[in-house]
Amino acid sequence: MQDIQQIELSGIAGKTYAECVRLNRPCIISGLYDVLPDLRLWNIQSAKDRIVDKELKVYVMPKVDSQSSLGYWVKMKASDYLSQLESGFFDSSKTFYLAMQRLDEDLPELKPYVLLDKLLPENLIAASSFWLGQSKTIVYLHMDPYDNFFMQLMGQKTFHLYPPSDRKYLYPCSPFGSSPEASLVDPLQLDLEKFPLARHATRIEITLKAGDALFLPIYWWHAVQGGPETTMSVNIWCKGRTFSSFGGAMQLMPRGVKQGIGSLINKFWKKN
Ligand SMILES: O=C(O)CCC(=O)C(=O)O
Repeated sequence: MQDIQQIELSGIAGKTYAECVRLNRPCIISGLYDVLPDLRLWNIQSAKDRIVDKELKVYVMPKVDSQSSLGYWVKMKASDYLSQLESGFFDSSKTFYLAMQRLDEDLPELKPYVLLDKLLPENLIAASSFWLGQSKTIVYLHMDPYDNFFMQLMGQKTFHLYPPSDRKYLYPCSPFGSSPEASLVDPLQLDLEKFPLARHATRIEITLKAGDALFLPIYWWHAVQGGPETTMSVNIWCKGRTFSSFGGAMQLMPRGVKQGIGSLINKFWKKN
C-alpha cells in the first residue's frame, strides 16, 4: 500500500476518528476486533440465516466498457439473490450488486453484529450501509459529502482515490445537474485523449482484504472495484466537516440547497 498511514483502533470511541480528521488523508485502520468481534460471521450462509425472507433492492450494472451506461435498481427476494450469488447469476451480461443497504432501515437484522459505537459515538454517525456483491463490481468515480469508514468483511476491494484538490483534473459533472458528485473520468480505463487533464491527477490505489478498514476523508474522489470473488463490506458515513474543502462544498452545494428547499416545501405541504 503506497503512502498510506496505518492507525490502530483506539479503545475510546471517537478517538480514532479525531486522529483521522487530524491527518485528513486516507488511512488504514487496524485492530478492528472491537467493532467486528467475529469476522467469520460474515459469509453467505450467515447472511441467508439472517435476511433470507427479505425483499431487497439490488443494483444492476450493465457489463460494458463505459461508465456512461447507467445502472438501475430491481426488487429481488434475498433468497434468490443469495442463491444466485452462490451458483452464478442467470444473466451473465450484467453485474448484480446488493449495494448501499442502510443498516437502520433496510437490514436492521445485521446491525447487532457490527458494533459501530466502538468506533464512533452515535451522534457522529450519519448512516451505515451494507454491501454484498458478485465478483468484479464497479462503482465509478465519485465523492461523498461525508467522511467514510469502510470495512471489508469478505473478499477484496480496490479503491482508486484522488484528493479533493484534483477536482480540476477530473471532469466532475455539473454542480447544477442531477449527479454533481460524479466524475466523467474512469480510472480503470483512463482515456487521456478525451480527458487530457486527468494525467495531472494523483491517484492512490489501495486494496482492502477481509478485516481491513479504510478511512476515506470527505470529498475524496473514489472508484471502487470488487475483486475476483464475492465481496461483503460495511461502511459508516460520519456527520459534519461540510466546509473542510471549499471545492467539494461548492460542487455539492446547489443540490443541497435544492434538497433543503424541497424538504421545506414537503413539510409545509403536509402541514396544510
Ligand atoms: O463498495 C463499493 O462498491 C462502493 C463504496 C463507496 O462508493 C462508498 O463507500 O462511498
